[in-house]
Amino acid sequence: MSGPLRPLDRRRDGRPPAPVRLVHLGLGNFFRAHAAWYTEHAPDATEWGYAAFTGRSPAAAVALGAQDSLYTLLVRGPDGARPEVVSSLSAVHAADDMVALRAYFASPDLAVVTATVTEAGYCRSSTGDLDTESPAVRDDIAALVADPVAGVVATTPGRMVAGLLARRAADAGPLAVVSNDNLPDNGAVMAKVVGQLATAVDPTLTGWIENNVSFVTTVVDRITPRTTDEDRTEVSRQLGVDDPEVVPTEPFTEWILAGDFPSGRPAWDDAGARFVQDVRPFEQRKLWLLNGAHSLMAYAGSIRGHETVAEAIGDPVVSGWVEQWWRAACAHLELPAAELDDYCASLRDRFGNAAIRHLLAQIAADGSQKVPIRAVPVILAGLEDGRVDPGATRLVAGWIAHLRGHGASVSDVRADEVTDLARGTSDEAVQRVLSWLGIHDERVRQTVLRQVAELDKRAAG
Ligand code: CS2
Repeated sequence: MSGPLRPLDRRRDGRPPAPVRLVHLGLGNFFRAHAAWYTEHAPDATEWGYAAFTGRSPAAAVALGAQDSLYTLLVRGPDGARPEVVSSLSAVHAADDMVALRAYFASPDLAVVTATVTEAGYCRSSTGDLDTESPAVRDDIAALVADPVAGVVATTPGRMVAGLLARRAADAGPLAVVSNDNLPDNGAVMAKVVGQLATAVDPTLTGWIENNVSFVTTVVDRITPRTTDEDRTEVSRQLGVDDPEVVPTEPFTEWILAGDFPSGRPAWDDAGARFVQDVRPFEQRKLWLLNGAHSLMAYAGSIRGHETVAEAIGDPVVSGWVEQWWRAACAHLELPAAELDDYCASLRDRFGNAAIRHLLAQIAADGSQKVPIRAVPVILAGLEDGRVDPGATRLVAGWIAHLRGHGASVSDVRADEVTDLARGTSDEAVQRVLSWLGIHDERVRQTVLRQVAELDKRAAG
């Protein structure tokens, strides 16, 4: 398409923004490729608008605000790139717009709050409880104790509690809170940190939450990398618009949910979401097979010099490690073997999709939050069967080598703590990291030590 580019300013079918009945925390690329996309494709989309709040940086709210909260999703598959303008956001706000947040929560129109705030956003300590040692959590508690109506908070549990205080004060009725992060039992995790922060602020809120808030558990899946200039150029070329907020994603998408929606929800099921009694089998399958393989490639693959997932999986050595990882993990998954084979076959294609540039460095980030849930359960399940599977332990070895300066550089909410664990001789590093992960087994130690030495050699050579 030639001629001057126009701004993105046309909603689907020219319709006005839908009334806000959904709030989202964490206006990143993943949300825009996933929950916002399901809402766009629900048959009752005209009745369900999203108000979305950014994470720490307000940049996305500023940029999307300038284009009527519209953006283009660029679905990149092996057959080419397909742009689609998404209109399900009715409003966007910076994270610190507490006035708007409280006003939405105080409205009986609000029925569902979704959140994609990363594993670290739940502010948990190593015991899984709310990290009350964290200065950000302490500040939030103090701010809400001092002023429950207007106190300014920054963490996700703090923002949820501020909103729920406003909802209770307005007697605005029950609502569902949906965690869309890659954590086992993410609904229970959200319930715990919100409940603990609520108790610290106002113990009478805890009972109200129990009676009025339904914490929904989910499995979410859509590989959504960061936006590149090529993505923006592609959208300009195909649609003739200038959209700095393009979101690239893959064709595959999955959303599995368990829990109640006491004030209703969009017909997400008609857009492909699945509602089940128990997400557990799907959760382990996804966290171990997809996310576990991702982390393995992020550490061990970047040590072999690769930058993206597609490059890493194209390297027979790395794909061999991934296959070994899958064999180790599948042995402990309670799903039919044929289903697991199909799942791994689809992952081979998805990882090999070179049309999206999914950076290993992006996946490598926050290993302190990811390795314990992606790798450790598989290693421990092997030990219960009396086995040490090198296919499973290599992920931990890769992480240790990464913390020791090999491959992708370290970016972690607990960077100081975990890089400290990995200092000294590799023997010391392996000992400390395994003990931090709760793995105390001599055979695992020996295996990981050997694998760290192999990876160190590859990094050097
Ligand atoms: C990735 C995930 O960055 C990561 O840790 O493993 O973001 C992954 O791409 C998504 O879970 C896919 O659904």
